Amino acid sequence: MSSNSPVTVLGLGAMGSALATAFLTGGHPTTVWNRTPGKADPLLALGATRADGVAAAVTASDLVVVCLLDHASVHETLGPVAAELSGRTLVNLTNGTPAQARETAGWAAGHGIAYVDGGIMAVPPGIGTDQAFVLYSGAEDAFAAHRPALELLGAAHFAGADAGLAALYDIALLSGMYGMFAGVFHALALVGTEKVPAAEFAPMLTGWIGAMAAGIPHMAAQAESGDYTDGVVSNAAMQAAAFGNLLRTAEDQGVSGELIAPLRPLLDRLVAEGGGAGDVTGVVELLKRPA
Ligand code: FVH
Repeated sequence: MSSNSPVTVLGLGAMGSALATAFLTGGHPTTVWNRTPGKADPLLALGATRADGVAAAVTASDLVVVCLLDHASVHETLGPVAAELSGRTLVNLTNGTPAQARETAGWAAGHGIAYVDGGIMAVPPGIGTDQAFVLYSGAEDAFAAHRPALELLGAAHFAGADAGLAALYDIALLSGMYGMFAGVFHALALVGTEKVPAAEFAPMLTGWIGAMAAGIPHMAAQAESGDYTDGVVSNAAMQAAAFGNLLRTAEDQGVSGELIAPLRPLLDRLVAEGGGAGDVTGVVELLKRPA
């Protein structure tokens, strides 16, 4: 595909508008469609073409990028235009589960549509910057053909031919983010009970989380090998004992412990099952076989 190959973007919410802007800025003739047509107006000023309907939008380009609210809205929008999509490449950047991605891939295969599922790891203002990356999986040839255009959105990572893989990586990364948010929310609530100055606390929390995140590659290696005894510096038994102080302090300060409390029984179970001398990363094994 040449650098000026046409692209269609379906869905002009905050993210779809950012995607269309990146294609336009990169020189691609860009056709746009949105359920609420007025959202296309700022993109028309950048040179986009507004399609009157989904069918007209889809037939304008070989590469069709869809970024809607959810799986249901994707099927609602694309179901009626399956015939028009046949022979084209559909890149679905709507957030969804691996099972939903595989289901859509099956639907696409049944209509002769080359299907690539994707997960965007950026917020809308980050699209097209060095911070953005996008995960893809599914039809590899179609992905490779359109890779130059897709690289305009952020660094493109192809996870594999299984359409569900991009969503699996995406959801795993988001799970890590929300786990981190949970800890941050709890920490901010805790220090807020004593009016600790945010300007003093925020840099400490940022530095601390960054320092702990540096251990992720070691944790990942342990999770892959299933051996949690290598290079242990802070054993699980010690951490399980200390964790009670987190919950006691929350109670003493009048803060709900509901975001951090779920880790307590897992730490206790890890120790009870003989993992006390190993790393707390052993919790990974417990999560893989729910009690
Ligand atoms: N924004 C973000 O930070 C994240 C970053 C990572 C990826 N997510 C996912 O991207 C999808 C779109 O998110 P968004 O930020 O663009 O969301 P909204 O601004 O709320 O726009 C939603 C668009 O979906 C359209 N839509 C909703 N329901 C339907 C439907 N039944 N039929 C057709 N279109 C529908 C909506 O249209 P309208 O309300 O303007 O008419 C918007 O175009 C999402 O999966 C994120 O999880 C974003």
